[in-house]
Amino acid sequence: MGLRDQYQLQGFVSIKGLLSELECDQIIEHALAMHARRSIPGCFSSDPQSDDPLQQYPRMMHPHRVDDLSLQTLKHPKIVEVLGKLLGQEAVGLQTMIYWKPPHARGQALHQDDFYLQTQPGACIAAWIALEKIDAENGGLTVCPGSQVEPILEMTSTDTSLSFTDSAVQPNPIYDHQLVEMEKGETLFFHGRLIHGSKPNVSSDRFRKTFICHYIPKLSTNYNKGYDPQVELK
Ligand SMILES: O=C(O)CCC(=O)C(=O)O
Repeated sequence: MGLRDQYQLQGFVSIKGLLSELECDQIIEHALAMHARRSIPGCFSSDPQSDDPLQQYPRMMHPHRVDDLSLQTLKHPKIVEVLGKLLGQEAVGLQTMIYWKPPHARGQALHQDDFYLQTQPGACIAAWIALEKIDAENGGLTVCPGSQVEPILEMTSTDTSLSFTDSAVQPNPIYDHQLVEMEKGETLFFHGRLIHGSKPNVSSDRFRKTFICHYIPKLSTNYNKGYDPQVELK
C-alpha cells in the first residue's frame, strides 16, 4: 500500500530515518542550550521548587518563531516532501513544540489536534519527530488507528495525575489503542482528527525528546488564527 493510502486508511504513517542521528543530536544540543538560557518565552512556569519534572523541563512552544534551527526543522525538505505526498497539495507551517518528557513526567491525555487548530476543510497534519528511541517505558505516543474519520469530539475532564492536560476525548470502543515505538530520527505523520495521546514516562533515567511540527493545507479556509503567522515551506 502506498503512503497516501496508508495515511488515509489509518490516519498516520511513520517513516524511519527521516532525520539522521546527527540532525537529531544537533537539535537536542541546540534545544538544551535554549533550555539553559530559558530563551523560549513562556516555557518555564513559576515554581522552580516544584517536584513536577515538567516544571523543570516544560515543553517549548513555537521555538521556530525565535530560533532558526527550529524554523529550518519546520521547513525540513524531507518533511515537506512527505507532506506533499500525503496531502496531495501544498501545506504551510503553523506550530512547533519541543517535548522533553523527562523521567516520571506525566503524559498527554487522548485528544485530536484539530480540537485546537480547527482546520477546515480537511485537517491539520503533525510531523512528530523522535529525537531518541521511544517506547512504552519513556511514554511513547498511542494512536487509535482509523479514528481520523471522526468529527472533532467533545473533551471531558481527565486524570491530571497521568496527564498534564486536564481534558480528554473518550474514543468509541471500536478503536484499538496502538503504541508507536520509534527509532531515533523516525517521524510519525498523523491526521488532525486522529485520536492520540501518551502515558507517563515511567523510566527512572530516560527522557523522551520529540520535536513536533503542525501544518495545514495552504488552501484551508478556516483555522485557529491564534497560531499565526503561517510559515511558507519553500
Ligand atoms: O508528545 C506527546 O506526548 C503528545 C503530543 C501530542 O499529542 C501532540 O503534539 O498533539
